[in-house]
Amino acid sequence: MELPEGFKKKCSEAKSVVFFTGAGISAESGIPTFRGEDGLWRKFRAEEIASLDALYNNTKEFFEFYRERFLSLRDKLPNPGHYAISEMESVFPDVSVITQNIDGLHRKAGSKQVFEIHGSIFYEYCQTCRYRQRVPDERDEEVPRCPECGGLLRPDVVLFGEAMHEPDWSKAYTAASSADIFFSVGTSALVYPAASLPFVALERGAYIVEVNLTDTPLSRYANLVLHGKSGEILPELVRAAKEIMGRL
Ligand code: BV8
Ligand code: ZN
Repeated sequence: MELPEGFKKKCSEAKSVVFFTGAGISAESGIPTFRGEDGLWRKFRAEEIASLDALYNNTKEFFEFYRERFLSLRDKLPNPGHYAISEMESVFPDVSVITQNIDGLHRKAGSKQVFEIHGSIFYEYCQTCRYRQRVPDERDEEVPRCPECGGLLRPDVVLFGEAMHEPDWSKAYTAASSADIFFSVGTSALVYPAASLPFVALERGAYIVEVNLTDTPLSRYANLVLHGKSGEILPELVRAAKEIMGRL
């Protein structure tokens, strides 16, 4: 893969590198994205179903939607894109992953510093008393209730209209603010405040690399735009980065 001199120079000097990821990086693990042809948002308008309003006023469908995603996500495996990001930890001194995905695949691929700013589907907490537990594999009740107070046990994900997941969001913001290279991978960069992170990095002089099948609202601000599948591009980038850092 031919890479610009500017990128090679940035790599040779880089201390902290951030990978900001969206549903696109998990597409090659067989997980539907939100906006793709088979997109989740085709069946449901995510903003409607992934919302507090649906939790309270469309409760049965809300829990059906999340149970279905939990059962399908728990068996999915990382793809070469996730593994490449994990391998980058052996190339650069400080690598952080900021993910909008709730599928846990970055940790499964071995990444150590992962900020799940929209939460995780593998945990749930009580809407009333904040009791929290792992989601059980077997469950018969359709609308799960808190064992402590009987409140609604809802997925530990950030719904539309909810504040971001802490402390992950604050740590992600700090990482974006001090990134030398900021990779935006497999995200349509449309959902806020997550989508503001590339601009936080840009304002502080980070070199922005976008990996996506298509252009997004971020593309015109990126220093380098690589069109293609993240599962194919990221392993190439690892090889190139190792060569640049004389690790090959
Ligand atoms: C908040 C968890 C306030 C749940 C998610 C009007 C204007 C601007 C903003 C708003 C507005 N109206 C409302 C808002 C705010 C709203 C928002 O941004 N709405 C958008 C739709 C306009 N945001 C919120 O509500 C946020 N909260 O603002 O709260 C507040 C503050 C303080 C106190 C109280 C309240 C919360 C937003 C979080 C919602 N939760 N997920 C769940 O997953 O079930 S969002 C969810 O959708 C994802 O997490 C992700 O963030 C987003 C989907 O985006 P992507 O991940 O990018 O996926 P997508 O399918 O869109 O794109 C895939 C990309 O990959 C594509 O570009 C494709 O080309 C590419 N691709 C595909 N295959 C590959 C590939 N690339 C490479 N390789 C491949 N193989
Ligand atoms: Zn409770």
